[in-house]
Amino acid sequence: MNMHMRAIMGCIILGISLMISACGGNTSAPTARGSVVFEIGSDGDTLTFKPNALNVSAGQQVTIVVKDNSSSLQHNWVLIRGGANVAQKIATAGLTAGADKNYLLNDPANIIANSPLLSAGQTADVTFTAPEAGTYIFICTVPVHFPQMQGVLTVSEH
Ligand SMILES: [Cu+2]
Repeated sequence: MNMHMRAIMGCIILGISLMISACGGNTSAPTARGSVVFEIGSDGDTLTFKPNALNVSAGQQVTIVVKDNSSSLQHNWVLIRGGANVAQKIATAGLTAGADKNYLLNDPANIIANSPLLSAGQTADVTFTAPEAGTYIFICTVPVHFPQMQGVLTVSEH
């Protein structure tokens, strides 16, 4: 191997080690995003979520502890991919689905996460990975609760 070849080999080895260290940096990124827990509930007997605005980072593992704080109403919590038109569509489909199906039709393209149907005093955990940056509407699909009962999850770049 002449001097010229050794110089080329040296460059290749240096290049590979730089690539390996760059990959190592990337694998630690998901851990840095971490996880977050929020509590959200109906505001007493009103058709309101409290809080009705949440902020997370893209890729974060999010757990929403959903509580029905009413004295007699049923509620659910449904996070939607899409705008007001999609929310309206899912709420309307929920009327058809009925209480046995949590007032939801299966629609994984438009429903990111949802709680089960809760009765007064019940609580449920909903865990999901925060989607790409943007704003996402969450609603309750129990009849007549939408459009009043809704809020916004804002996802920022991590
Ligand atoms: Cu409700």
